[in-house]
Amino acid sequence: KISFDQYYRHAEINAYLEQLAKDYPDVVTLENFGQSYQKRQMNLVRISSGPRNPPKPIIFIDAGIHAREWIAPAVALYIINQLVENPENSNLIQDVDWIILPSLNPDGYEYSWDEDRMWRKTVSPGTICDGCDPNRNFGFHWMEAGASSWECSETYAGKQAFSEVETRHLRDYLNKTANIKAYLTLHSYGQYLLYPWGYSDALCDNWRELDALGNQVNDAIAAVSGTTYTVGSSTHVLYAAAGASDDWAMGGAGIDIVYTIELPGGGWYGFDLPASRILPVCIETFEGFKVYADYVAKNR
Ligand code: 0X9
Ligand code: ZN
Repeated sequence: KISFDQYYRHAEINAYLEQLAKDYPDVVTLENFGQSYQKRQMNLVRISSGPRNPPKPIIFIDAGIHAREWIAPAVALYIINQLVENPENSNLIQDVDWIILPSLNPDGYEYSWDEDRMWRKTVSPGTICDGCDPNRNFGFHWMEAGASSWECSETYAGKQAFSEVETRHLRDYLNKTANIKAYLTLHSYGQYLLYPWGYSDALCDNWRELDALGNQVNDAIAAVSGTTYTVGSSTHVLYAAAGASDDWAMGGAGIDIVYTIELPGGGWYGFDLPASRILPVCIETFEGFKVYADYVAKNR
């Protein structure tokens, strides 16, 4: 049985997903998302109480695009755990399906365990410096703001858009999967609920809807133990940065409920939240996911 008092290696995350698919074959489907640059297996789970006609709206969640942001895969695993293994949440899978990819940059993640706790990027080899910021690598207004063409930069956008195999996998998956109504990508840190756009200070067409929903999510999280999030467009409340997965999910894949969720920080660097904080953060954040589920079920 999984516990949330520690962080898990990529192989352990994979093992948990495989076990769940075996133990709950009616609810959990394990899917091959592809392989990382270093040939690590990337899996996602589809969680569904069963098909319906018309098909249910899907919420897609990913985490771990930035290697050092360890709380993000932990929260993704917790959501999976709660949707599948806690019968009290069975209502959450009645009217929406969930697709959850807990580890979008497994090479970088493992590198942050073994070599450099502050590693952010992928690990694909460069000439002087390795890796590219996968959250600057998506092909929507690529390199237009907040991204670097210098390969040693922490925000290096890559030689070209979608130079990284991991971002190509996400592009292809979102393009081929019908009915994804919400795209939520987990990062840390800073307690932000960010909606598009991030490539400029323009706002997306439905920003009022996303602002209102973000505030509802914030209220639900805050009710648990007082943690509050800042809600706004990426550019307005954080900074402009083009080529991120959120902008591509909306502008490229046409999904209109899109947020980057910057989870709470802690520890020495901000990214190294002590293991004792994992469970409290998971519990409070999960209340926000209930709000997303409810909204998508009723409005899409
Ligand atoms: O800079 C990022 O990629 C994200 N912040 S982080 O500290 N986790 O690196 C924010 C991305 C927000 N979205 C866009 N700028 N499009
Ligand atoms: Zn991040």
